[in-house]
Amino acid sequence: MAFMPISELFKDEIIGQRTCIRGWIYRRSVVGKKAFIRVRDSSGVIQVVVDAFKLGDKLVDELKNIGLEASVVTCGTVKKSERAPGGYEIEADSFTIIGYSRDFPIKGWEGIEYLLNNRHLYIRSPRYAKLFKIKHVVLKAGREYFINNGWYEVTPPILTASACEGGATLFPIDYFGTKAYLSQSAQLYLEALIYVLEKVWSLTPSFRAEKSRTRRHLAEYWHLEPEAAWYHMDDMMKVAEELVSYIVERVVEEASSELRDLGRDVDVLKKAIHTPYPRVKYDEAIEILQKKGININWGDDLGADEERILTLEFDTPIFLTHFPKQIKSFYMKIDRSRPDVVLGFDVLAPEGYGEIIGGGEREDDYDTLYKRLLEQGLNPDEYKWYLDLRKYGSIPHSGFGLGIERVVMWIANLDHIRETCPFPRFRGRIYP
Ligand code: NSS
Repeated sequence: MAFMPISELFKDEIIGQRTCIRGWIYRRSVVGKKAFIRVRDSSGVIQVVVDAFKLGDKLVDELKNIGLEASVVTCGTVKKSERAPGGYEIEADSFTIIGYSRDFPIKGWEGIEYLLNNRHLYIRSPRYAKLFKIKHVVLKAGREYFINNGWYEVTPPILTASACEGGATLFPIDYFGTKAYLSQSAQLYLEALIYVLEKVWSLTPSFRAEKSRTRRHLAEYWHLEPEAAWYHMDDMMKVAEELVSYIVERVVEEASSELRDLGRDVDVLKKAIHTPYPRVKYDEAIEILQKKGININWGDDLGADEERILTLEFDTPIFLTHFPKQIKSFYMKIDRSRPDVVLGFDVLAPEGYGEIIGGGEREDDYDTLYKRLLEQGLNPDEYKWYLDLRKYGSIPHSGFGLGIERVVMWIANLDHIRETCPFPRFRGRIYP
């Protein structure tokens, strides 16, 4: 007999049929001669009733003390049951324990540190199956968008010699006796690859040695980055909103029950499918914030709090553009009509979530880029190869980076980014 995914059993057509499932014991209780065993697999949880009259006292006695997470194979008839969670249960005619589980260390809410120390086991909670399915759809949709629209996937290095996003968050490593770093972003390498393939993208881990622990920063995250030749900032902003809209649409389509189970208001989320997203210039953002009584001046960077306040004004993602050049990276193109700002954009997710994308047009003039490196205290010698790209057939080009976990955090309506990762990496945590 074939094994059925548990989620397929919650249907009236199945009532009365004999079926077999396999999975792990999620909850159990024994009342008199009957054991009520909730079995979970990757798709869901169902109650299995083991009756001593049918399967013997010995088995039911054993099930009284069976460890949570023991693995089992069981067959029986599917019945409707008012008292069973989900409304259906299996009346077992066979029940076999495959792998015993002694003293499973997670019994309830044991505190965040304890659960993080036992993350390898805690992720078995059905909540994580739902979250990781949502993340799966986000990753799949991100890839699909670029594949469907004629972009080439490329493989930039992760071991790098210099910073893309500033020295403060670099992870140094020993590279055969010389100092190297884990990549913060594939961008600089993607900029070289557009001279080969014109429209490229990559999905890689990025690393940031974030010194402070916040609800939206990880030390290791998945970074989806496109870069395209001949694209100006506006062209790339269209790509960004189409991508975000497509990801939301796919998740709503393919994981709406998971979203609802996690408490996400899907109707609010659906608003993000509608493009174009509002465009707000940094100047306007500062005005909006000042009018709200926030103490912020032109030239200040927006922190998580300011982003939250700003996004509460809108119910779709928004673009924030034209930042003062001193708060943005060296590679951003100076706006030639207004040289104190750069042609950069962020996408801020609504409902207070804030930045999910950072990108813009790249400085394509050799001398201006050289000056910008010096201005930011960087050594142009370390960026020789990157400067070379401006020497041999330079072109206008743009790109951006989307943080996968930031997007999942927003879409699933989570209050902490670490929930989006099976094994989150942040300061003070490397085990398990
Ligand atoms: O620093 S970014 O804003 N921009 C870049 O790295 C560009 N070099 C990308 C590019 O143009 N190709 O990071 C991009 C996004 C940002 O909007 C977040 O969504 C995410 O990467 N990000 C993070 N996610 C989780 N944890 C941390 N620490 C983090 N830092 C950035």
